[in-house]
Amino acid sequence: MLIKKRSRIEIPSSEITPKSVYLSRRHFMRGAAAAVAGGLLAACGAPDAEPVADGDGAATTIATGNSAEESYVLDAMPGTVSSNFDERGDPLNSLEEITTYNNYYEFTTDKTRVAPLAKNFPTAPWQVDVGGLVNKPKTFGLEELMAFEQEERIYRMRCVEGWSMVIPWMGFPLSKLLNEVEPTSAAKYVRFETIEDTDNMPGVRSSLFPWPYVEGLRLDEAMNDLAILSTGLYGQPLLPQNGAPIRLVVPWKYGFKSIKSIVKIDLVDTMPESLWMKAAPNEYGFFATVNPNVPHPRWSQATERRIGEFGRRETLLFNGYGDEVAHLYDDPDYDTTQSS
Ligand SMILES: Nc1nc2c(c(=O)[nH]1)N[C@H]1C(S)=C(S)[C@@H](COP(=O)(O)O)O[C@H]1N2
Ligand SMILES: [Mo]
Repeated sequence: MLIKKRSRIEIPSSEITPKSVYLSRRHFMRGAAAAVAGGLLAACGAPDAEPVADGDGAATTIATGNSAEESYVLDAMPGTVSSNFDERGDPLNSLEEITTYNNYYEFTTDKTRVAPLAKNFPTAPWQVDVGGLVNKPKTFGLEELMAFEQEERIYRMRCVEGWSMVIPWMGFPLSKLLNEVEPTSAAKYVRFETIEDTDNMPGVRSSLFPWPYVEGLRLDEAMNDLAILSTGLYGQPLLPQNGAPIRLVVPWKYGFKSIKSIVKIDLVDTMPESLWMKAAPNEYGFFATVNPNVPHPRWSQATERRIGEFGRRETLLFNGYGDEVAHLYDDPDYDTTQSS
């Protein structure tokens, strides 16, 4: 455990959750036992926690299509969460907050208008092409993506703009998908691409950004257990505004790395150039690990506003996930100035 790195941030001891509780909460909820197990975990881990019941009409929007592909997604979702808190004791953001305050520039740069503009975005059928430097390139349909055991992970998400949320994701480790296609020894990075659907994404018609949205990870980052491909949140299928049907979540990096609505994943040997590196190379780097000590060129990253709270919280190195990921950056070629 890399306690030393954390202790720089002065976490009050009352906020530190025993590692055992932390691990059990982070465990994926398995199949139909999810709701029951979730209740138990919440009861011993956090006395005040009540498992959250099904959300409101959010999932219904997805369910109405009734295609075979959509029902695979629905079948895999337990409809509940295991705890109302993350491993630090931070409360979850509400389904309402998570689904109405979004960054998704393919629709609009206005966070509160993403949800209405993305409402009818077609997310099934869907395919993700996985290829490049792999032995077994494969096109995954929704059914195959949902065949990976769906787990819950409660993660903090820190946007580079200085706000954050706590989100109970459903999904599976990215490593599982990568292992299935067998990266060759030449593969060093993973490149992700979002769908570029001009008909249904009004923002893509604007030439302000170099579409499609592209992001990347170094292969060892991609294989880290914290990196997941998410298919749902609050135990329900993702809504389009959150990147349905499948998006990346890398909680120790700024939110823009967590690319939405992925259609292509390539294993490559050179560092991919992301949309943000292309659009503003002086402001956004490849690694983009959350770091309170490295300011964005135009603002400090020392604090953040948790959506739903007044005042600001201190931003944590690696967004508080240093124990799990700090070792990835011992490498001398890691450039901390590429943090934001
Ligand atoms: N394709 C795509 N992915 C994206 C974005 C985007 O504009 N397009 N915005 C990013 C940013 S800046 C953030 S903070 C998160 C927001 O995720 P959320 O709306 O699900 O909270 O998505 C990231 N993924
Ligand atoms: Mo962001």
